[in-house]
Amino acid sequence: MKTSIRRSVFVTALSFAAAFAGACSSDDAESAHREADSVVVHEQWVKAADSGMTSAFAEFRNSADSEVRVVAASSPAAGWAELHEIAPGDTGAPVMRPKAGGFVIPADGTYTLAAGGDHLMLMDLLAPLTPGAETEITLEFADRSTMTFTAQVRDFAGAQENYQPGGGDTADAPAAPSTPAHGG
Ligand SMILES: [Cu+2]
Repeated sequence: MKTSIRRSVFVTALSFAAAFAGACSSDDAESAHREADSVVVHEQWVKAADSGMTSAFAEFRNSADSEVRVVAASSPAAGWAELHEIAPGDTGAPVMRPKAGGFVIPADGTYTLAAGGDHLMLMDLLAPLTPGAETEITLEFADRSTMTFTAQVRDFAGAQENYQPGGGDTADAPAAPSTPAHGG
């Protein structure tokens, strides 16, 4: 008697487990694991600017067990946005330019955008970005999934790198001054 009761409880537990497993794997896990869903944004902010272009910084944390890749960005505050890196220019002085391949966030790792390094470039600002204001930025991932976060505008004197458009992959890059870096 006791044995059979236990067995039926056990079987019931098993069927619950099976039901849960089925529910999880049917739609979400198999067909629609979006890169954007595994990424959380921290420490995001935008450098204040009246017009032209400005930089946005953040730390991206990827909880997935595979890398994800940010391939594009946009913001309602800007005409368009680019993913930039800082690299030695023709004269050897650092310039910023579109980062080939985008930002790859390693599996279970972080990717940091910071002044003097990789950043999001908001181009052709549509209105002044004043300190204390906020703006939204949307990231697009390699699988075309997107995520949007809100960044606060801050005063910041750094990140004045010279812009060297195009690595050949942005045909419509703006006409930027071709003067070499001034070093300050
Ligand atoms: Cu830039």
